[in-house]
Amino acid sequence: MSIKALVFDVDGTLAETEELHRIAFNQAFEEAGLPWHWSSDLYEDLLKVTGGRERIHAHAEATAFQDIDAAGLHTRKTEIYNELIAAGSIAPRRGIETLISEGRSQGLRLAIATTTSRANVVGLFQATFGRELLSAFSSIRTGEDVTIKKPAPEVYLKVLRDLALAPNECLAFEDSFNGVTAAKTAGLRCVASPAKYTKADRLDQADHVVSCWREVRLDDFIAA
Ligand code: XBP
Ligand code: MG
Repeated sequence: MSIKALVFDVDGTLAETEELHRIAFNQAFEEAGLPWHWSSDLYEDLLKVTGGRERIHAHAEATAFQDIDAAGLHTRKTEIYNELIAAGSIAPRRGIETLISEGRSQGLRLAIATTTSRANVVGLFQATFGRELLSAFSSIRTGEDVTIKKPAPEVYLKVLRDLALAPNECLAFEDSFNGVTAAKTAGLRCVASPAKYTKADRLDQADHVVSCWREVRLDDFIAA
């Protein structure tokens, strides 16, 4: 079956954003007077829990911290993240813009299936791809649209419903074990490429694994 749509994850797939998320979490903790600092090694481990609010909860539980205002901390973290991203230090991952434009010129539809919030997606596009590119996406589903985040398939199932396409007509792009699991559980085909924070993740459930998005040949999936 030939593919009709490309569905993109955001963090780690469109851009290496996780380091900025980590910095924003730490700044929010510091402002709140919490004695927490997430090192890169710890953050790599904490990424097993998808969703920033859920990650704060998980860390509070693991460190026996009670009465943590995870929602308040996460709201502030999102504000800080958007300030950082607007400063322009993030670039798209190599090859991803070409994939998006090739997909468009081949008449494929575009969608986003992410765990992060809509505000962060808009912020990233504004600072990197250009906000106007967002209107080329027929479906944008985020962590705010689901009751269970990745690795659950819900966000992908919502995208499939929006697009009114069958799972095997869609090709997902993911960078993490949780993301690939979500896409494959929803029945999509999936190409994976590890990001800096997911380089140790198992991605072997994906149909194809590449080290760089420039290695992807869309024609192989369009003809298949
Ligand atoms: C990304 C996430 C997100 C980000 C932070 O997963 O798990 O939680 O780390 O964003 P994926 P929020 O790339 O699989 O979507 O703080 O907004 O959750
Ligand atoms: Mg990701």
